[in-house]
Amino acid sequence: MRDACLIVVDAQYDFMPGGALAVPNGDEVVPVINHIAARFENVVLTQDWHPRGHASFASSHPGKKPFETVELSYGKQVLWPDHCVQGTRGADLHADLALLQAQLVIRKGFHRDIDSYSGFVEADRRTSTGLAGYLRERGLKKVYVCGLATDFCVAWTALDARAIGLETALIEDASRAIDLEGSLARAWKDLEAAGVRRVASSRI
Ligand code: VGL
Ligand code: ZN
Repeated sequence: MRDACLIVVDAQYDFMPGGALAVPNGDEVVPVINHIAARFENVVLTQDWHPRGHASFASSHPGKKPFETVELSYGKQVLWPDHCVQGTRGADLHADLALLQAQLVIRKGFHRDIDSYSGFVEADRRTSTGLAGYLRERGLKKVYVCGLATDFCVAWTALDARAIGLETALIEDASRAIDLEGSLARAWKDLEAAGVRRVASSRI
């Protein structure tokens, strides 16, 4: 596909079984992503890339535990176990990803005080990653989003793609969810309301 881009979100060891923030069956997305990637000339990856002591880590908030929430300057933040710390193996992209044609890796969440689920705009909803400009300059008007986790980084990336007018699909079986207190159902409701298409990898 010439005018479409595959966006592979956070396919990193810390989100795989055994990782610091393991997504159930997260490793199952890797062969599915490799299979569909063959159809795309344009592939972008995102990489969660936090400094030690990041504001999204429960360990940075005395008395708080993972999966509790806290108010940060930009609003409510879910607190996570330390994960995807810059330079650690957990932050590495899965070695079995076969995406030689991918030309861009967007690192996100590297400002100590701002999280970033989305590959486009950080959680303060102001700081841009540059991905929108990249897609625009490349003439890519259609995106297929997949990876980890469906209900956080994949959903936010797909919603932001729609918000800038891109035709957007989320590849359901090339993604897996954390599903924290109904977050997956909520994400699908928001995605459908925004006009993000829900597709199966077999239809690509
Ligand atoms: C993610 C929680 C924290 C994700 C990243 O990739 O969905 N979730 N950081
Ligand atoms: Zn993170």
